[in-house]
Amino acid sequence: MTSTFSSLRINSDRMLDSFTQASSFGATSEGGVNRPSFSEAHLQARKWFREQIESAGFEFRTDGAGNHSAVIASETKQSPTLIIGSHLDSVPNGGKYDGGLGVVAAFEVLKILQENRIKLKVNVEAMDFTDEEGTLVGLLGSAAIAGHLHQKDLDNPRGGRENLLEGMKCAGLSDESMLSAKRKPETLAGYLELHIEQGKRLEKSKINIGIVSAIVGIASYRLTFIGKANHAGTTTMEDRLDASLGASSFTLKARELVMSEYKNSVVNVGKMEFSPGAFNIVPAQVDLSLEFRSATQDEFDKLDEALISLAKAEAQKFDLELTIEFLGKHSPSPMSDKVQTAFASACDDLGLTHTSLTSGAGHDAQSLADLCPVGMIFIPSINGISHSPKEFTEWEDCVNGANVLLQTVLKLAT
Ligand code: HGY
Ligand code: MN
Ligand code: MN
Repeated sequence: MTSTFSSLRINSDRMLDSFTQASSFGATSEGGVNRPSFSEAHLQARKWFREQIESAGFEFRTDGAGNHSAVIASETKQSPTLIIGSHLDSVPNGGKYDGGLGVVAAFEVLKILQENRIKLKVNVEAMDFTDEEGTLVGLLGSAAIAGHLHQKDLDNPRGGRENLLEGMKCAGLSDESMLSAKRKPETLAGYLELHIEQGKRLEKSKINIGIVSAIVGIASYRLTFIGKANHAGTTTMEDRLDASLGASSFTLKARELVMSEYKNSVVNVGKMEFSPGAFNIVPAQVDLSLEFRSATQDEFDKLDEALISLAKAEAQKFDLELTIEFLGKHSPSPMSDKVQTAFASACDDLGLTHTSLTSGAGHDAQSLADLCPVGMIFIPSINGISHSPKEFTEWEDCVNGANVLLQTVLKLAT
């Protein structure tokens, strides 16, 4: 069934202009962006988005979590809202497509709805979610909207409480405002997100669009292996309580464990901090940032247990103490069948090939998955690179993705 709007397409030049402007905030010399949550560059990008929204004549909305959005209201009062969007914050020294593209594409879709005076049966909101990347908390803005954010998540966030307080202060936010951003499920009609794949499957298979079936669960811990500082020259190897041995042995064994027994999971030690941290001192303490991800709840739970037991075993082996700090968890989430079907139908209408993919990356969609029908589409990442200034996607693929988003919104909102 082709809708009366099936010939509508986004304005590629206008979206490219918008994307180029957005990518200028925190632009790095290697072609990426450095826009961690509430950094100066991120605050500038947020300010730019608000100005774009207001100058385009949309209603500007923000909430206690600092989410920023443009809204087109349906003529039917009390309608629920279909949210489309992504995030303007980036990882440190990341790529310009991760999140940024999804925000400008969502905004472009709203402009098409506006200039064609489309009658909407639901409100449509183009959103920039706060701190998706977890520089501070992770999926912060979407978790706040979903009501999944609690004071304990703000008390001990993976980016550190001090950094969170500083960031909230810069953005005029607080614990109380964060926890006030919850929306009632009945006010939400759904959530759609366009995102780069951040992997190689679409590029290798030469398929235009990935329709996401499920998003992995993500858990974060800080593990602290504690030994004893001592002289690196005069202390015999046998006498050392060397914290680096527990941390390094854990890291290697965690990789072996996942590769041998948890095929649908990944594990990452993204940071190790040695203290006191000098050439000639046996390390007294190593703080290790652990993150792991699994596609299914069952494997997620089992891996959680296995990694914590492994950490304890490795600490014991080297006579070290171990402290374990839980820093947050987002469950694996299946995407809505209804939304996946709507995406597939839009791809077919546009003559774009598509395939079903799971997402190894976390996304705001997983925060909202138990509140309303959610779905995501991916477009190819060149060499699968992401979270790097080398992240790149052909503009034609960006336009394809934005047109699928537009046509899917038209199917679900009219
Ligand atoms: O880390 C992730 O999976 C996502 O890019 N925030
Ligand atoms: Mn992202
Ligand atoms: Mn990311």
